[in-house]
Amino acid sequence: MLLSSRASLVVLDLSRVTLRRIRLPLKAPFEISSGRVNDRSITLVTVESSDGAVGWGECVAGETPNYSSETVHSTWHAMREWVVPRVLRADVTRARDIHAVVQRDFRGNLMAKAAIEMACWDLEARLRDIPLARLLGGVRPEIETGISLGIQPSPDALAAQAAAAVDVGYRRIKLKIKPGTDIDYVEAVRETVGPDVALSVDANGAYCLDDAAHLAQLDRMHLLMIEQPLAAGDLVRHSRLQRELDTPICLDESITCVEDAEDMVTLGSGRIVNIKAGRVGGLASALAIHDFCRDTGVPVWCGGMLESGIGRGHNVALASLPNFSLPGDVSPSARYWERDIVIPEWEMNRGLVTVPNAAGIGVEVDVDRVDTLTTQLETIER
Ligand code: OSB
Ligand code: MG
Repeated sequence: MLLSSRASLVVLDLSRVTLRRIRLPLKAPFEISSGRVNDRSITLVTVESSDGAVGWGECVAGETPNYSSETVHSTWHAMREWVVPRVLRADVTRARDIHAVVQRDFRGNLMAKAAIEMACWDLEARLRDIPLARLLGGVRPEIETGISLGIQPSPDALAAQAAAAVDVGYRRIKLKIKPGTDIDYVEAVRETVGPDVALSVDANGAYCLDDAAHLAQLDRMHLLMIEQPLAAGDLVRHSRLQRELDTPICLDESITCVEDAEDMVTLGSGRIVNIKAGRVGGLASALAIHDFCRDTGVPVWCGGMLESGIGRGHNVALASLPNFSLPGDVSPSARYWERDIVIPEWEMNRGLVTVPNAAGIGVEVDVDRVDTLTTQLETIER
């Protein structure tokens, strides 16, 4: 059949969904203000259409509820009990329509919803035989890559890691901070890398408004942004804090839907948005936030959740959209894993990751390796 006529006939026509839990050890532990991970426990999702085509997704929830309230356990439950049955029952023909289906009378559980929704986007792109980036409206052939460095035992240790990251070409260095592990750490890094390297910090909500004067010391370090200094729900307090700081605030955890981004702009709670499709319920929601921010002049960038090569593929495709104008947390596979679960692995050259031209997320899943790593498996039929 001609590709063009096939594309016009594409319907998702889902027949089954499979959840697989895998364990994937990180090369090095990763510590943020609220906790540390050594190994990732990841739920992978496949959605199958009646003709046997498969789309892959990855749930970004962690093992503990320290970044968000969702966990690898709560999302498995939400997917098998609610998200998957609902999506299998709905006569949805396009991935962009899944979001409305899973949002109706169904609160929260955005990471569980996103994992299924994103697998449907990969499936649709594969059915149409086009890259996911093109299906999403991406325009960039390659994306600029930043690195997120976890909390280290000393300022010198952090500065050494930052210097090494600059040497391999990363376009922006992000430092995780928390009270007690902040000003002197950032200062050491700035002194080591010099004034021209793009630096940012991410507190994952570890501060309160009373810390405003303390955080204002960061202004002299000339940071690109300070990410999520206060708690996720603190949009009003973030706007008060932003008025005390020269450094732009970037919101991550606070933004779960396009309305949150609208509120951020209305209140002046921040000037930059970190978009993670997993955090906002999927790619349709990520696109809505992207478009709103583009229309409002708010730069966005693509965040990361220590994804395997599957979630990374979705991130790379998303980051190819026009308003992703700042480097994303989209490091290559070798930053995280001895060996990734996709072929080819994600690579970075001079701080750039190439957006694949192959269909879907553009890399193949190493299914044998996934099978070897699988600790829990469940298939839900239509
Ligand atoms: O806040 O961006 C964050 C990792 C886990 C939880 C939260 C965050 C992060 C990162 C990692 O910063 C970025 C990456 O995937 O490399
Ligand atoms: Mg963050």
